[in-house]
Amino acid sequence: MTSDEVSHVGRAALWVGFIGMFFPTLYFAAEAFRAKASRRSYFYETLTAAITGIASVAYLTMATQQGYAGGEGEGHRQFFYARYIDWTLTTPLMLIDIACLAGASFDQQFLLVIADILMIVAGLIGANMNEGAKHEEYKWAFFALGMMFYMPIVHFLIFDLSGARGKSASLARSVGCWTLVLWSAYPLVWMIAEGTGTISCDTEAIVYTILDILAKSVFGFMIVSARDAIEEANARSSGDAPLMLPGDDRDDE
Ligand code: RET
Repeated sequence: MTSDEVSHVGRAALWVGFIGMFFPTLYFAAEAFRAKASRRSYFYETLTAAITGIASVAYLTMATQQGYAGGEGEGHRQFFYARYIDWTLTTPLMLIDIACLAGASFDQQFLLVIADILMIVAGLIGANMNEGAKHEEYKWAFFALGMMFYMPIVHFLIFDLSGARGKSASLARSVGCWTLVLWSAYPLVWMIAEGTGTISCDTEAIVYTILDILAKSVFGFMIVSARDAIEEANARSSGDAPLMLPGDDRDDE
């Protein structure tokens, strides 16, 4: 592995990433305010804005040359851990977005969030193990562990979503399919970037930027623009208020 780091090319990609996260965030936030003003639930709009909002902070951090370890002066490949802080916070939110649309139970959401956090943290620790690090040979054990924790998520996206019915569930299915394809590219990029250093830091920055914009911003537009599906999911969640006791009278309107 070389002691490579991003050049002006990689930095430009990181700025593109910031723009590709920040402007959609403004749009999703405006949609949340619109829903609030018309006294509708603004849960999905807020959640979606939070996902790209967190990524905007991470991209601005990386574009301004912070949130990394290594690089030419350090003698090992530059590694942006800021990315992993972003992913640890945002990928569970993305799964919650899909799971709520599909009407998944709290237990199922909890399991997905736990598996997801473990997956990202395992990838983070593995990525940080460089030549010369103690027990460097365990790098791929962390990757394998990350892959193992990815499996419940794959299972959910393929099998659990396929049974769901209704407009919001069909949105969950299409967004879930998009997510499955894109998310599966991340471990492949990890192998040739943080894993083996086969691609340069510039190429890594470009590829992750493209994947992140597709997985977060396009994902967000798919959800926020599907008004009917969001209305159906909102009506369903206000219909099963968890604190209502059986036999209680309720007036939803
Ligand atoms: C790692 C390495 C360990 C094994 C697996 C990984 C998966 C990462 C994923 C990341 C998704 C990130 C997204 C970011 C959006 O901006 C940690 C690379 C399975 C799925 C969607």
